[in-house]
Amino acid sequence: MAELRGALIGCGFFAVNQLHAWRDIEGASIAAICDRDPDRLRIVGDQFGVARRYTDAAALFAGERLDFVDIATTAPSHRMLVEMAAQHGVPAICQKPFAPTLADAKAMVKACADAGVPLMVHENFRWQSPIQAVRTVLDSGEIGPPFFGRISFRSAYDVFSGQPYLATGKRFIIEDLGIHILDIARFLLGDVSTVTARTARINPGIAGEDVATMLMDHTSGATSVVDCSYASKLATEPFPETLIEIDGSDGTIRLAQGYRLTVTGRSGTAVSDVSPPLLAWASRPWHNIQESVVAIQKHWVDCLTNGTEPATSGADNLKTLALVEAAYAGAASREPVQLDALLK
Ligand code: NAD
Ligand code: 89V
Repeated sequence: MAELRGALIGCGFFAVNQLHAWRDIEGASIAAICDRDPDRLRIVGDQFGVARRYTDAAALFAGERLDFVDIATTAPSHRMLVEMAAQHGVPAICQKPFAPTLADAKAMVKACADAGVPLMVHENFRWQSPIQAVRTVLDSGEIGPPFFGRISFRSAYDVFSGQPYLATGKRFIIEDLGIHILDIARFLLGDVSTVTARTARINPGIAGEDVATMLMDHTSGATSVVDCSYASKLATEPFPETLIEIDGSDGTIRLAQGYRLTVTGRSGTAVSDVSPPLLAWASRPWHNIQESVVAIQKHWVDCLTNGTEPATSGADNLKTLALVEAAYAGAASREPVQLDALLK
């Protein structure tokens, strides 16, 4: 089968990982790139040997025959670029956060559905191998139906040097990082009916919140706590590990710092090392995230090839983005927020 011909829009900090990953994946390649910043376009084009370069996305769509587009810009441009892809009948991957508002995201899902083009959100954390390992244990039935989960990301890693825009937005940790952790909670424990949330800003040098705690009721009956912090100085910095505790009727799962997975269940207790591999182009501590980029992009190629719906389709991601909106609304009102009303 012919290789899928893709283009990437947005050649910034994170796109470099996506371009490395495309080189590792059979069945697709990046034939053209676009960035409105000519310096980024030149640096990244030269690094990855991509000759076809555009500073304007409209010119890219007009000038290229594409099987898909990979949108790696920040959220304010996502709706405009996804709608442009839909108008040109080009399947699209869109980075997280999917959109600045749930209304934008719903319009993007509708535009792609109306045009009949696949849409996947690059929600890669659930594709990390340690998270997939937890899902595999749940699927095995070893711990029985889960009734409690804690999904936790606590760190003091300096994310602002690589992504300075994170320090300036009114919203920070829930929108940027919590979105991944909320998605993992959905991935492991299912959809959510109610969210109660509290936030705080500990770092006085940033505009948004850097601590968030969310209590969630899942439609399965399980309860979970999702807690995130970029203000937690620990003896050994865990970035970017997500730590997980899940209790089921027949046992427990613990994913502890250092990628140590302990499962106590029907067959007794087993401890394993679920460290992600260090890919040739990856660097610690980002290797966990970098490996998940390869996994999600491979999934996209499989979905386009087989005509199947991506696990983190635009429609699926509305439920994760709704959790973000619910958490901000709940933190402001200090009242529980129902998800039903947001998803109508
Ligand atoms: P960045 O600012 O470094 O890069 C964005 C690039 O997009 C810039 O070079 C900018 O010039 C370009 N751009 C913006 N609007 C454009 C437009 N309309 N047309 C062409 N080019 C345009 O940002 P980043 O840190 O690389 O983040 C990009 C996205 O990736 C964000 O949404 C961020 O949340 C996400 N991200 C995801 C992960 C993850 O693990 N999934 C990690 C980091 C960042
Ligand atoms: O994944 C992300 O979106 C990144 C980081 C891990 C630093 O939060 O912004």
